[in-house]
Amino acid sequence: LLGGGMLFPRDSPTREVKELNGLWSFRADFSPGRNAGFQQAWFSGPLRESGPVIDMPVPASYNDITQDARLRDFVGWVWYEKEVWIAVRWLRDGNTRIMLRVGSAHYYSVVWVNGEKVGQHEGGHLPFEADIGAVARKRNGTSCRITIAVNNTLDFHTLPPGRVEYLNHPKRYPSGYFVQSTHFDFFNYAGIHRSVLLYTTPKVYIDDITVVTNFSDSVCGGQHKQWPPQNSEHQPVVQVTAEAGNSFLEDMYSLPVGVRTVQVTSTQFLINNKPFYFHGVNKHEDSDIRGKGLDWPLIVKDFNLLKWLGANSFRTSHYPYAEEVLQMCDRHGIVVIGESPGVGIKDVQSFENASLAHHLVVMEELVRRDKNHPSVVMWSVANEPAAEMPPAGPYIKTLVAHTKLLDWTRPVTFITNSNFAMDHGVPYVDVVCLNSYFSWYQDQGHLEVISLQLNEQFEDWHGKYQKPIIQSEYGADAVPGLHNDPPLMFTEEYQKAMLESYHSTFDQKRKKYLVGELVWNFADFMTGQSIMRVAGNKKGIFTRQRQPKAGAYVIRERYWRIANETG
Ligand code: BDP
Repeated sequence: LLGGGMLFPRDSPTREVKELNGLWSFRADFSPGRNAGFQQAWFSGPLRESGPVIDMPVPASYNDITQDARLRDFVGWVWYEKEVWIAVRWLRDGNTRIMLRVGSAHYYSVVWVNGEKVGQHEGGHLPFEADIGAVARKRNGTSCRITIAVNNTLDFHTLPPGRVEYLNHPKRYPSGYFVQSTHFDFFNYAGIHRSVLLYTTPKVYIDDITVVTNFSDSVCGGQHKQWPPQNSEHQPVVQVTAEAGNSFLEDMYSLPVGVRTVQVTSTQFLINNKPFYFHGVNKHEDSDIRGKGLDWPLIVKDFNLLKWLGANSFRTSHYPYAEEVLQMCDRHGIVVIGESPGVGIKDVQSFENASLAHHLVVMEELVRRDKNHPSVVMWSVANEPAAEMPPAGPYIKTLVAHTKLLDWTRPVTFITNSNFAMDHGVPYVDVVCLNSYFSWYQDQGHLEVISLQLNEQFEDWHGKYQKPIIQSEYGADAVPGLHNDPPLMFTEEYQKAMLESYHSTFDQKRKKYLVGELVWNFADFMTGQSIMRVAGNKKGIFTRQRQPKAGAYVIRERYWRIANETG
């Protein structure tokens, strides 16, 4: 069903990896139709000969790199180019496959090598690759010009969906004026967001590996071989080799693994047969300057903050995160709910077959990439789709069933914020995941309603479905440094008080069927511009620069207490 592997590129005695990160030449296509690059074939010669180019770092979103407002809010094709050398030993050895891999580029990409098209890919958060051996060998001994065109336009059938609207009113709007609108609450950062690599495999190679684990206590000798590892340096590794008849080593791939099981009952989420309580966060891939670009200092800082908080889990809201992040989770024992980019599915057109077909492909790409991570314990197929619309029922049913076919070892869910009487999707999930913002989007400023309304929410949903529940989002904006006592909305005091009010109800339900709480959000993050957002969403318990607000200390005290209680 998965049709070919997407193993993370790793060195081995039979494989080499070469990173192509750093500065690339870059040009945004500002032409009115945004298609000058294709009409003038910018891929056919050096990009600088097509017109002015600038330096652009890879990986990074391009939006916040320059002082040009047009580039910050750009919608359309941008062009990246890099000239690279390919080792002659790779080119001369007929037994070597030369692969070009892009970790992610948002949203639609076309790739050329020396002007020849080698591939294209739809989707901004998952890797794609192309075998470039034949093209590279045509110009044996000379450098290779890699061109990647990336288009961030979102329409009803992309994932996430969006909509482009042209506004023709010569007295009010300049000619060609259009807006890209979306129904999701984060900035549509674009560009090459993760590493670009060349890697080799032999011609006979290990294409894919699927690891499914189970244990019996006697075999495992108690718990010490189970995931999570007691020490991040002690993650077991499976070494897979492909050998020819004469035991000649054809290929070798080392895959870090973890032995663990996951099960769900009507009231519990079990990891290794023990009840697991998610005390964690929702995150974004988001930071100053880099946007959504992969950045090791940021990744390691975030893990240190997760440990500081005592968090044991997070959800990859609202799209698949970099593989490097999941590898950190595997090593450090952080449990993950792996979410697809199915966010903002609100318009009826986005439930049509063309959307569903693409969403199914995205689930295949996601499971194919992440199936071997022990940290990933559940798939989320979508966040807050318009689940009260009738077409949401068959749409979610098909998505969940398909994901279970791809991976029978993990529960599947989607995140809902719809009214429990109207929701068409929750009948198909294993765990009910609820987002609610009592005293924020409704009953603004009235913290006293939280305990009643939250209690009603839990009793309604569990009463109806008899499934375990995760509070998958709750939170309040807090502008760092803004204070008022008694608490007023947008102050640190209000965020703190709101979190505390939720927590007292969580504690009552925790002993029953509540299996997790994930605060919205780990850190402040950038959004589109609107009167609802003050230079981004401020619901972080950390600032965008990863400094704690008052709410972070509330969460820290609570999570360490729960961690100590649950061992
Ligand atoms: C939820 C969304 C999340 C938003 C959050 C908010 O799932 O993406 O950022 O609300 O409004 O509805 O802060």
